[in-house]
Amino acid sequence: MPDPVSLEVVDGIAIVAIANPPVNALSQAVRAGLAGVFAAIEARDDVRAVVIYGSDRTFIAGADIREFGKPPLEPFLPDVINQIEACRLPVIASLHGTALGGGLEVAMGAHFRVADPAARFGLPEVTLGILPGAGGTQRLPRLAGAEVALDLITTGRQIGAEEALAIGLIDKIAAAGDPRTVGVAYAQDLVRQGAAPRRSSALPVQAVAPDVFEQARTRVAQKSRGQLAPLNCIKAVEGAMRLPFLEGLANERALFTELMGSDQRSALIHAFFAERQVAKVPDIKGVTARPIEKIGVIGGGTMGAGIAVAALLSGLKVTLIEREPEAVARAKANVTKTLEGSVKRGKLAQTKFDDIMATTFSASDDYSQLVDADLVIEAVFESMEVKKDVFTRLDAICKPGAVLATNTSYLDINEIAAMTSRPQDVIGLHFFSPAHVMRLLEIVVADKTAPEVTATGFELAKRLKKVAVRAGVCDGFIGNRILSHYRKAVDGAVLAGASPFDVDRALVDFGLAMGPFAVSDLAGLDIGWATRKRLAPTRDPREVYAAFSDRLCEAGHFGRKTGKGYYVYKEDGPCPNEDVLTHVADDRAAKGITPRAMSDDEIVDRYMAAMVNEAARVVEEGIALRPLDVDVTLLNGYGFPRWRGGPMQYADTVGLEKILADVARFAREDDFLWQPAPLLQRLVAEGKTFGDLNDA
Ligand code: 3H9
Repeated sequence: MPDPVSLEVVDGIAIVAIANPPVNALSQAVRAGLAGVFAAIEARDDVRAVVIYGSDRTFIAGADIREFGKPPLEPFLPDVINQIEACRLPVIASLHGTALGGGLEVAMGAHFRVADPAARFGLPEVTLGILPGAGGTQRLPRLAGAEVALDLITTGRQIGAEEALAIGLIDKIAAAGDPRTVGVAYAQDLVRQGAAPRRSSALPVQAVAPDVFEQARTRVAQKSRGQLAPLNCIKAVEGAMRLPFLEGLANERALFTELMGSDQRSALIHAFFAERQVAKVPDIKGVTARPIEKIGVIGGGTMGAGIAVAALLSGLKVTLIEREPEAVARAKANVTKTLEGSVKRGKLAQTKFDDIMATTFSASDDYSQLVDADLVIEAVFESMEVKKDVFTRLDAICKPGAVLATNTSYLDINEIAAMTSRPQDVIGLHFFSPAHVMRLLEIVVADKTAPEVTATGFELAKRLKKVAVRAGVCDGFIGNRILSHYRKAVDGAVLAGASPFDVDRALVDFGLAMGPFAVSDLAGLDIGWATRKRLAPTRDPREVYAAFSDRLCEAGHFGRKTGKGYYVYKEDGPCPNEDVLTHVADDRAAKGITPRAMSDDEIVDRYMAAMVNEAARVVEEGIALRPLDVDVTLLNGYGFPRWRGGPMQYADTVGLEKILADVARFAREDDFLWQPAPLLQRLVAEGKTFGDLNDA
């Protein structure tokens, strides 16, 4: 391995280059390299200023997070940054790409900062369950004030060069150019001006209103419920206000170390790597995707319109097909309204909107508009007959090589593909609603799907900025199949004695964005009802079928859209629908169940054991490639708390023996639902974890 940090002296300017691809992370070798070159610079008498820059596409993206969880290796980053800051010569950081986390901390340890106009800055440590632990919580309040520091450090939000200049984080935005030339030119200017080192740590900390920290705590309590890192971030910035720099640094270190040892840190870093790992799919390694510029979307309801918007926002040409002129007009209005919302929220420029409406978006009731489409996504009513009809028509019209995708949530894609003369071009692209917002895309590979069609699905996902997970064909694929199982478990908890409102509260306390009954109301109770009816003929007679939800549907209560479901939706917010308790009581009575008290812990244990047990089957059957694919699915499509890392990471954290023991415990009440997954049993017997399968 070549030395990742190099030193060159040109006309009195020491140029320190960091080359540690892909993102110049601060590995031990980089830290040691920086310490070495700064010691060498101090010993020279021919140097008048120092420039640090990152080679290739970026400055430094932060600490090397692959080293986390392993024994720490010297030199430690805070010491290296203190050494840089202590340099007797002016030190200039020349920033391009992203300066994140420890990278931005290095830049704040430098005395001057010059940036490319497109550079981005941030302290995203909180999103990894830690805090800026190399002086960031101490130097940023000194440079930009405590309020700005609290905002950036507790949210991890990234900012651009203009904002960075306005808050005092950087000194100058240079004309776009390579960071070495930009840095050297600025250093020469500073030398000419006789600039001396200007250390962030020596700056005074401006006083702030006393309630600033309380307000930050309230904000964090609302937005980051259950998370430790944001609270420690606040404590660290508070330390900067009341302690001298070195003591503030020690306080930051203690708070950082506490977080490094937490399960939340392991979970969040697992989520970070898992989201990158899902794109590594062995059967498409080295396979070239087909080019995609024009797509067709069949169906302009909520889902179809959302898919169209996602594609339009990423610059694709979209033709939306509906059945008749009125439906075309409605679909067009749906898309226009959503795009106008993006303009209002500042997410889309008016000129871009005008351009989309004039040139890249069209809607029609004529399938022949799709003759030149590179990819068509069907998002019509969830019925096999309707979908088969659509695919027969697409097969007749689309050009050879066009990818034909279905957005079905449950149906058998092999059966849909069989309707065409080209099953190799058929794939599932399962979006989540609203499709222009939700990050998850399940790419469902059918038996005959060609590898380049799968690769095209992943390329499309990248273009739409989605997290794509490869799934196999089964009822519900990865996410909905697991969902239908844990839904049965929570229905079982209600039959046993909990109320749906107890279940929702316990699971929201556990960290879910919404409880499962509130989610059903949001999705529409008619959706689950239709699925239950579809599966009724094949339902095993041993299944304990919870019927209370059917009673709501029969009365026309489908959740939010009808104003009533498990909750009643009033102007001042939802409140529990007391009728539900009667339906539940009737259902229990019909089944001869005497309700019993159930603790919140038991509710969570049931929910998690059901989720993990079914997920183990999904992995064993190859529906999900690895446990991490399940985690990414549940994190990005089902509101699972990121700081718990996903169900499989959670299971590894609490121990697979506990999950298996819970399955056995609940089987005493319902031994049909609670059958242990063979993979779970095997891993427990072998003393292994799901993580071991990810690494295999
Ligand atoms: C920190 O700094 C702590 C300090 O305060 C205190 C220390 C004492 N380390 O995302 P991409 C890999 S915490 C190791 O696909 P992009 C990534 O896994 C850190 N590896 O590219 C992937 O590998 P592979 C604070 C890293 O262009 C490859 O690089 N910093 C790291 O879409 C390309 O990544 C952060 O949290 C890393 N720090 O996005 C920043 N970062 O090819 C985290 C990336 O094998 N990083 N990799 O799959 C990011 O946000 C994005 O990666 C970035 C590039 C925006 C930089």
